[in-house]
Amino acid sequence: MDMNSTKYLISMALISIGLVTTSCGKQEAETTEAKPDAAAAAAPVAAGDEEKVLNIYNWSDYLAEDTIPNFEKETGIKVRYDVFDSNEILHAKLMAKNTGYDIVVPSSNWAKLQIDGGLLQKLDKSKLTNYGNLDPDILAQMANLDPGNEYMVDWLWSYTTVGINVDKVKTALGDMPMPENAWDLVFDPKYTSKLKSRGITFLDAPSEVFPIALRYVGKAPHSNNADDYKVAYEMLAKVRPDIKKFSSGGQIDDLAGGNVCVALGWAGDFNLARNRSIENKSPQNIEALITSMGGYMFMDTMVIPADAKHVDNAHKFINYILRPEVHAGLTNAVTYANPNKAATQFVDEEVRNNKTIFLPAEDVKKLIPPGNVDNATRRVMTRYFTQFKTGA
Ligand code: N2P
Repeated sequence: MDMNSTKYLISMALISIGLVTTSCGKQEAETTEAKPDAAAAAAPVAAGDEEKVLNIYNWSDYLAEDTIPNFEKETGIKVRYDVFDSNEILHAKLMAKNTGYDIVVPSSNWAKLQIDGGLLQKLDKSKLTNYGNLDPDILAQMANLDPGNEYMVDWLWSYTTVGINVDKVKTALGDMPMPENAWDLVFDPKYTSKLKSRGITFLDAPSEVFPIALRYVGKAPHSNNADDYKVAYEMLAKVRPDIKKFSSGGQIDDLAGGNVCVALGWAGDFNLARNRSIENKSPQNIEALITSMGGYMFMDTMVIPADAKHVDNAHKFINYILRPEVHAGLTNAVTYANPNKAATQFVDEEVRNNKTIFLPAEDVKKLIPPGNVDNATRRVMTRYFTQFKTGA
């Protein structure tokens, strides 16, 4: 596969995004919440220096085992690392201010909203000596969201798609062949009614489900027309009785443990579930599917909140992640693609050649690019998602 042309196409897909500042409702956080400032009390402060503490808030299952310990050993900086499972949760925290975090990792379209809302601060690139490792094509096109690349550094990227337990789906479908468009497995009652006995799970966030549902019903994925959301909702309502669970952070374990057979979720997590299942010598054969309709692309970016207290340490951490071996280590551990050109040589061959991680160019072209909707539409989307979940 050609990773450079893949990255170029990703960049191209990001060009045409229309972004509008928005806000969103607070949701229940699924997180290993800890008090970030608790770490500060324990750490010594050298005279004239920033205290040796760094508070990070990132997605769950998005880290190599040695990423944080190696950084702590090398710098003496104590890291407090908390996790979340949706952009909505992170955004609500940032909107409430005083998060106590020094680095957070929103998807690029959400980070754009946070820049516009004055919630983030600019990077000091003079402190990021490894910045040149980033793919210039990706940087150039990310500048459409973040002019001059002043705020965001990509952590990893992937896309929302359909994941399956191959054997369980085959058994559940019986004589019925797999659909041409794999999204039918989660959106068409003809399939969901057969698959429900073995478990269907959806991501638990309106902004993850609606762009795809809208495209499935023939509407624009980032539509600002409330009527379009009604059409998508009506489609979703028909499969609601067949859905077992709404979970974002739980899909890896649910798939690897054989508790569900189909998921609307993140390709990286499906590959991770596959690896976990192999490591555990479990019989679950998990696959991330490339659908004919395309999935929803996301680029998760490291940004620094406007009120962060350990800004220098935050830059040290970002610069550390940008080392080729460290960035490649993330990709190898969690099976998500990275934006680091210099890291490619350190990515395990099996991961590098996995076409559901580093998508072929023609599949990248099909992805829905990250985007936002206006405030009123965001409320409509959230209301329909709640209705969908509660089955009202
Ligand atoms: C979690 C990674 C999720 C990224 N394992 C979704 N933006």
